[in-house]
Amino acid sequence: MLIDRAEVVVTSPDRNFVTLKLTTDDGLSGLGDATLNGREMAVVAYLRDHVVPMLIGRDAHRIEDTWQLLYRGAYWRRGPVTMAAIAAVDTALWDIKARAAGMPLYQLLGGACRDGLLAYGHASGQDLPELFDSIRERRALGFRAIRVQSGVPGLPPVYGTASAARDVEVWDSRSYLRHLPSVFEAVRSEFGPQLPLLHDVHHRLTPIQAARLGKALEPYDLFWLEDCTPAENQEALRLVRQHTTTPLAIGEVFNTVWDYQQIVREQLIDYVRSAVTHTGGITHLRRILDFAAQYQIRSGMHGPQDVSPVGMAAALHLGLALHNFGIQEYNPHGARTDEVFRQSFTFTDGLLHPGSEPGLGVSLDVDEAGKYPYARAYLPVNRLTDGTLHDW
Ligand code: GCO
Ligand code: MG
Repeated sequence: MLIDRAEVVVTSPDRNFVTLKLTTDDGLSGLGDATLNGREMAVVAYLRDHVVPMLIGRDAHRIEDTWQLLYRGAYWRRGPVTMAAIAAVDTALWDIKARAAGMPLYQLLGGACRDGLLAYGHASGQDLPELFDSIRERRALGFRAIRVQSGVPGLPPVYGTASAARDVEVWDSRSYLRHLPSVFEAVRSEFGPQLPLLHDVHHRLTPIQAARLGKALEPYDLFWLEDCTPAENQEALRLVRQHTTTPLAIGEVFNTVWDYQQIVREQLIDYVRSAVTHTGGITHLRRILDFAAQYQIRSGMHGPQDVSPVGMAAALHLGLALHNFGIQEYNPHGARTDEVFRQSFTFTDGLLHPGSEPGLGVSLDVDEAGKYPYARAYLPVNRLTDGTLHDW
């Protein structure tokens, strides 16, 4: 079964998505997500100019060897562009293999370890009444775990709040640190002790500030505190860990197992945030999560809207088959996106399931995709109140 055709499809139904479609000489095809938010066309060029020519004529069954060829064979290792491109090839080959076997992909990864995947949804508000409404709305949709983001008095809307869609945000860590514990206190007294609550700091604090926040939030029993410091400084987590038992989640911007080496071995985190899409595909993320499992660290895969339905489906198949699954972030896509990508995964009573169709269970309607050309878009940036560029 040889790879006969490789198409890179760029479409922007509700936002930009990059999808690799591989087709074999016996007519089977597979999909892989290669979407890198705000830098989409760099991955498109990497795939079209450098990767696709290497794939034509290769045995579609040799997933591991192809992974090694694209990783080691390039000499220049790691990095988000390279690893998103490798992820797309890897995912598409797993999709093909599972379709050839006539099985949903999770069967090839070892079979189901659970009935469904606990998902968390996003709630946010500028103030408490707005936040409470948003939590109630997520709960009505079935979510059993909720990420809570809040506006900060004195600042314009900040990351994670619905009205924050702007090119430049404004940030002040002191105001945030003062305000956030009172938000969780109010949410706990309104919604009780049982509901799992999460929060994303989005890389904005120094290690000592993060330590203080983790400690201040302990009474509210968070499921996790995410990206409390910029993730590339792995050592910073030691200081945070010394001061707090609030569980920590890190890694949505990581792309290889090497990024996790120290924080996993030293048990500085509790959840691995990597997505299949950004971390070299199913093959490599599985490797990271097997390493993490030795330390009772679990998965908490990134599932923003900029991971396409193909990337989401890949996450669900892997999550169902992993023993150390923790939780899955789930941000439903818009109606136009769901028309372009027909999906078979389900969300019932707060649990996701990848479905029972062969392969990933997602098909791409290329004609529908063609209606929505690429639209250049950037992520926002974040500035301190004096104008200094800060982490977004
Ligand atoms: C999350 C993330 C996202 C990212 C986005 C960047 O936890 O869901 O932090 O909101 O900011 O995916 O492309
Ligand atoms: Mg995040």
